[in-house]
Amino acid sequence: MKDREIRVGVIGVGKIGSHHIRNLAQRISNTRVVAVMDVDQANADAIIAECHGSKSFTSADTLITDPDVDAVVITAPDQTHAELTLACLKANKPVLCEKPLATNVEDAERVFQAETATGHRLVQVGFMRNFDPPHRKVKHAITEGEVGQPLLFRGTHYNTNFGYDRHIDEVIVNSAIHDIHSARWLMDEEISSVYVQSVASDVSKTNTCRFLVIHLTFRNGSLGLIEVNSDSGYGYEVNVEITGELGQIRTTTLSNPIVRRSGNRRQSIETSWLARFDAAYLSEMQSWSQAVATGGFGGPTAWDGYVSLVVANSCKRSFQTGQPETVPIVNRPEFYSHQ
Ligand code: ISE
Repeated sequence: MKDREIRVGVIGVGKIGSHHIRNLAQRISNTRVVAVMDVDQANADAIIAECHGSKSFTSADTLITDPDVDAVVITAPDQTHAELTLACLKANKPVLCEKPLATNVEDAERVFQAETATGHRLVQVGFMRNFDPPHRKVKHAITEGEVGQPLLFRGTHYNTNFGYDRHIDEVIVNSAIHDIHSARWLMDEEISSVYVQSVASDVSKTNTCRFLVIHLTFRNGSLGLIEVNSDSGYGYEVNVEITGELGQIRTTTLSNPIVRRSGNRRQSIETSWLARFDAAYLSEMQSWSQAVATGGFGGPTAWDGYVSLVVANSCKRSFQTGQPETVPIVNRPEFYSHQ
C-alpha cells in the first residue's frame, strides 16, 4: 500500500533547515515540502525553487495554520522553538522540532503539558542520534546485555570552529544537550547530579566555553562523562562508549577509507555534523513522516526534550557555583510511558 502523502511546512532555512528540506523533497517518497518560512525571505525563495509547488511564507503562524500544511518541521533559532511548537499543538499538527525543545525548563514544561492536554502525541524532538546507525548498534548491544550492567557512559562531542567565542549557556543548551540525551537514552536511567568543569575560549571572557566536561551520576549509581569541544582543530567527531560489568562497547564512526601512502596511514574525518549524521537525519525524517502518515509516534518525545533541559539547567548552575549540583527529580507522566 502506498503511504499517505504528507504535506510539510518548514520554518527556518539555515543549515539544518535546508538539509531537512532536501531530504523531505528529494529522498523521502511520501513527503512534499509545500511551505517554507524564513525571516529572510530570500532564503526561503532560494530553496523553494528546489521543491516543486512549494509556497514561501513570511509568517510562521500563517504557515502553521495553513490548511494545506499537514505537519511542521521547526528549524528556526533555538529561542523560537517552544513558542512555535506550542502554536503547532494549538493547530493540532504533528511537529518535528529541532533540539533543544526550548532554551529553558519552564518553556519546555509548557510544551509537554500542552501536548499532554491534547491527549495524543504530536511532538518529536530532533535528537537524531537515536537514528544514527552506530549509536543504534551500541543501544542494541546494551539492550541485549552484551556488556552487562552499564557502569560508565562516555560521550565525546568534538565540533569544528563556530567562528565566535561561544557562551557557556549555548555550549550546554545547543551542543551538550545532545550528549545529555544520549546518556539518558543509552544508560536507560535518569541523571541525578552533574558537575561541570570548563576551559574558557579566552581567559578574559569568563562566560565563554571552549572545552566543557560534565561529570554525571545516574540515579542507580552509575557514572558518566561528557566532553564537548567547541573547536577540535581537526574536524567533527562524535562518539559514545559504554563500560559495563562484562565489557565495553564504543562507536566507530569514521566513514572514509584508510589510505596508506609514502610512509603514512591516513583517514580523513568529516568536517560538519551534516556529513557525519547524514544517515541519521534521513532515517529520523523517514521515521517521522511514517509516524505522521500512520498516526503512530516514535522517537524522542517532548518529555525527553524537557528532561534534557532540566539536566542542562543543573549544568548551568554547576558552572556558576563550581560545585556538583543535584538534578531535580521529575517523574515521567503516564502519557509518556510508552516510548
Ligand atoms: C548543532 O546545533 C547540532 O545540533 C550539532 O549536532 C552539534 O554537534 C553542534 O554542537 C550544535 O551546535
